[in-house]
Amino acid sequence: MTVLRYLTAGESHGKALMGIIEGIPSGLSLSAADIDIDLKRRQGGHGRGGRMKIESDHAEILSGVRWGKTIGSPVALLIENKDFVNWAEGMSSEGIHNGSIPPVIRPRPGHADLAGAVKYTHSDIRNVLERSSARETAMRVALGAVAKRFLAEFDIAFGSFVIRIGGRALEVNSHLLSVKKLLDISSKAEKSPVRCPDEEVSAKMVGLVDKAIKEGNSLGGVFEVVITGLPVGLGSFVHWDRRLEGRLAKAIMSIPAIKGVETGHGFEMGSSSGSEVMDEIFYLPPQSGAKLLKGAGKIRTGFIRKTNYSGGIEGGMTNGMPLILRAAMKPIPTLRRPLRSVDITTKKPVKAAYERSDICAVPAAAVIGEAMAALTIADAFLEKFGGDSLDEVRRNYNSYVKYVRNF
Ligand code: EPS
Repeated sequence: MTVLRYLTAGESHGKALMGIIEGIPSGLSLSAADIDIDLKRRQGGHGRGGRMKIESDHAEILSGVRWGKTIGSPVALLIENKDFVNWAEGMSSEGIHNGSIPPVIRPRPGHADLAGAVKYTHSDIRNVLERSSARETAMRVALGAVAKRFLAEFDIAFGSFVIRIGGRALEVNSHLLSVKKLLDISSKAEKSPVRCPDEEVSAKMVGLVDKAIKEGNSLGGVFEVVITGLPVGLGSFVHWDRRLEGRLAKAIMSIPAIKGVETGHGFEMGSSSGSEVMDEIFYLPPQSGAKLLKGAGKIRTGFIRKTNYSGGIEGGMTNGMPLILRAAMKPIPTLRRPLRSVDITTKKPVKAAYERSDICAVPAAAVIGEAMAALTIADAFLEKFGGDSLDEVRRNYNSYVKYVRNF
């Protein structure tokens, strides 16, 4: 099911993060600056740890782009880890180590440490935590920025905001909002230190994070990703692995610390009756130029909705309404006041290891959510309109637009 394929490599304190994305058509304008905007957004957010003061992530384009345009070959990216200079010996790929660097032997509850050590037969948990660290998501964001650049050619836009940090939540009701309002909220969130569009709630969230910092604790939360401008018909109902909701859920759940995903009105729909949460269908000729009732996509049939409880997906396909995704992130498992654990060598009770870490990374996770959604949507988009060059994709897309408007 993957027209667009991508891989990442790299350890948190290794030399660099690497990524390859294959399937991006030729002729797309792409620069490192396009990617660096999102890398910067990922680095932000109140509650980030000391590492973000060391790094200023930048993607170097190593292949697939010539004179500012993709040429159809795999796009390879590299993000240097500035912190590597402090780990040159500890993370060296050369030689046999003389034992001067002590192994990590106290697994952190909630992290990949214990299961990873058992699974890969490691007596030094560093061999697990280096790759399981959320540092790897920097490359996913870079690859996602390439996907976004491609989708922007077709007026598909991405936004995200934080609606909960710990006990503090903001009610947004995205299923009742227009495209314009959703994009407004997303751009307001850009100015908040916790990516929350409401100033008052944002300040309270900052207060909660400060309290967690003082207490040596950590916090999770919930973020929302919105995608506008999608054509009707991405994904399919015909087979389980072609359903877009499943593909998005897999992509979002693969982000470290994400424990739950919802689309549209999500879990709330389980406690409503059918008449309350189905998005009723109306007709307004697309050629009429009349103002849309609610935010339908640019490419639409004349069939419109006044609500978006389904979150832009029905039967595993986009329906032309804004796509709404929500994800819950658990609190960061690395705590300055560590929890109880067991030494993997002596089997004696100990306090878990403390690695420098974030206190709250929900704002960053929202940006990563956008990236994973963008990679999934770009894949589904290329499946439908696929071509080797941007011109070819555009021809296919334009002919579909014409068809859809007359449906
Ligand atoms: C991160 C880099 C990491 C962590 C964080 C995310 O760097 P370091 O280990 O050097 O501090 O700060 O990862 C985690 C919180 C985690 O639990 O894995 C980054 O670039 O986002």
